[in-house]
Amino acid sequence: ADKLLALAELAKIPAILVLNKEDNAPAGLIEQVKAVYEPIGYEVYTLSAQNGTGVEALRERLRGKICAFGGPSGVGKSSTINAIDSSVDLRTGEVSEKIGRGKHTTRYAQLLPFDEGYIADTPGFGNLLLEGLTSEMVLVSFREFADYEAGCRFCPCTHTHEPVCGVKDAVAAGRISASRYESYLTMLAEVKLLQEKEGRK
Ligand SMILES: Nc1nc2c(ncn2[C@@H]2O[C@H](COP(=O)(O)OP(=O)(O)OP(=O)(O)O)[C@@H](O)[C@H]2O)c(=O)[nH]1
Ligand SMILES: [Mg+2]
Ligand SMILES: [Zn+2]
Repeated sequence: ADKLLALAELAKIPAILVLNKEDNAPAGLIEQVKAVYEPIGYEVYTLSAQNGTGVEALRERLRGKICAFGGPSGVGKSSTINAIDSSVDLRTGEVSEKIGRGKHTTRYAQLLPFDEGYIADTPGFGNLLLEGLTSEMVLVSFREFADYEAGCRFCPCTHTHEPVCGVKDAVAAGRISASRYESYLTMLAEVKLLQEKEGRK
């Protein structure tokens, strides 16, 4: 989710977080996710495409917009679109017991007319490729970091090995979520690896 949010941030595409399968959510998980994302300005919608809870609110939010659903295979993107729009009947697939993931039921992106707008269903990804991204781009795609950069001794600061760093301090103090910072480090490492590979070519 953080990767998708980061890519949306870079492309200046407004993104919202949609948590499906709330019928099946472990106690406290939804509140935990909201506590990470709402304070940094991401709207969080929860629903169950299966039971119909929360569907109306998401339908209202997407009315008249052009939007795309993204996320791993099996999270229920197609099921959610089916629930939002009674005029479509997209194919949905089981989550494999053996591998614990979806079976890549949706095979291609499809733009569907929806209430004076459009909704795109997309195939679930395994791992998003970060080709063409630089460390600087990863840095600016975590919107909450900017507030703490005044506390960094170096400019630019990668918020990794530098000795005095406002972002690392904020993570330590719990003002920046540890999971978001982890995602940042993961993306940074992936971009570095890609750049090294490209350099060798
Ligand atoms: N418990 C529960 N299961 C759901 C819900 N929504 C969808 N599912 C199930 O999750 C599985 C995957 O749903 P899909 O809609 O095919 O998922 P997807 O994200 O479109 O997957 P891909 O097309 O492979 O990317 C199906 O077995 C659905 O029945 C829900 O709200 N609750
Ligand atoms: Mg699908
Ligand atoms: Zn820093």
